[in-house]
Amino acid sequence: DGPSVAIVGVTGAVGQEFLSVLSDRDFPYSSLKLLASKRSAGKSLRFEDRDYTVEELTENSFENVDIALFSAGGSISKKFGPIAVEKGSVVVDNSSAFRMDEKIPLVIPEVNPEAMKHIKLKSGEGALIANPNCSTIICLMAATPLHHHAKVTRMVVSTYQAASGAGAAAMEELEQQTREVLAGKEPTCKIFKQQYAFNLFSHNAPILSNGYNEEEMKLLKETRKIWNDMNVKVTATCIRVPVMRAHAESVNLQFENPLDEDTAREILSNAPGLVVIDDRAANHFPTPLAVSNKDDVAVGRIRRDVSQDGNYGLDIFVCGDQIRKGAALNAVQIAEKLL
Ligand code: 11C
Repeated sequence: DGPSVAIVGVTGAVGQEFLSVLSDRDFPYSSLKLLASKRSAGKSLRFEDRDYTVEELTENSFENVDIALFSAGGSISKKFGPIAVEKGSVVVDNSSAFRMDEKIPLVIPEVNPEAMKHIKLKSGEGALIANPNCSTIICLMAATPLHHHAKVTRMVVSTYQAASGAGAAAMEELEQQTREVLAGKEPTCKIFKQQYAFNLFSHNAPILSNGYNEEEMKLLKETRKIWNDMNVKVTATCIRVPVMRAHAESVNLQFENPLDEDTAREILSNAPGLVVIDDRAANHFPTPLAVSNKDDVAVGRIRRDVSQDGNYGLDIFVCGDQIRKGAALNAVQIAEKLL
C-alpha cells in the first residue's frame, strides 16, 4: 500500500504545486489530507477526480500520516513539525526552520540522497528532512556535477529572483503593479515597500550585521552542509527581479583541479535534472520563461573564466522554476526516495 500523505499549507503557491507534482509524477499515495490555517478550512478542492475539504491544521492532524509535506512558513513548521514526527510521520519541510540543525538532513535528491538514507517510512519512527532554499537548490543542481569532477573551492553567485519566492501575494502584486504602471497609475506597494514592476531591488530578506542578507547567507551555509564541505567559500548577491516564477543565477566557480569548458559542458549534459541551453551562435541561453512550469534546471553561458589562469575557473548561468524544483518538486522527489 502507498503512503498516506498530508499537505500542510495546501492553499499557498507551493502547496498547490505539491498537488500538481504529485499528480504529474503519479505519486502512489493511499490517501491525501489537505491542511491549512483556520481561515482556509472548509474550502473544497477538486484533485484527481475527487473532492477534498481543506482541514484546519491542529495537533491531531497527523494521526496515521506517513509523509507530511510542509510549506506554511517557519513558525508553523517549528510548532507542528515535531508534533507530526512524534506521531511517526516523515516530514519534508520547505521552510528554513530546521535546515541548519545538524541532526536534520538537508537534501537535494540528485546531489546528496545519502544524507537521508537512515530514514524509513512507516517504521514507527518519525523524522524531519529539510528542503533547501530555492536559490541553493537551483545553483547546486549545476555546480555539484562540476564540483564532483574538479572540486569547487570558491563560488560567487549573483541571483535574479522571481516574485514566487515571496509567495502568491507577491506574484499578484507584480501583476497588479504592472497593470497600474502601464495605466499611468501609482503602483500599489504592499508586499514590497517599493515599486517592483519595471524595477529590481536587493532581496527583501533581513540584512545581517555583516551586510549580507539572510538569502545570501543561506547560499553559503546550505552549500557547505549539502556538500559536507566546511571549507568551500561562497559569496552571493541576491536581487529580486520582476519575473513571475523562475529564478536565474550567475555562478562563477573556482576549482582545485583543472576543468576545461568542453569537459564541463559534457558533464552538465549528462547530469540528472539538468538541461544544457548553450547556443552561442544563436545567442540562445536559459531564461526564466523557458524553465517556468518545468522540472529541469537549465544551464548555459558555460565559459572559461578569463580572469583566472588556466582551466581553474568557469562561469555558468542557471535558471530553475522556483515553485517546482526550488520547492515542491524537490520535496516530492525526497518523498519518492523514501518509497
Ligand atoms: C526567495 N528563496 O526566493 C526565497 C524564499 O528560506 O525558504 C524562500 C525562503 C526560504 O525569496
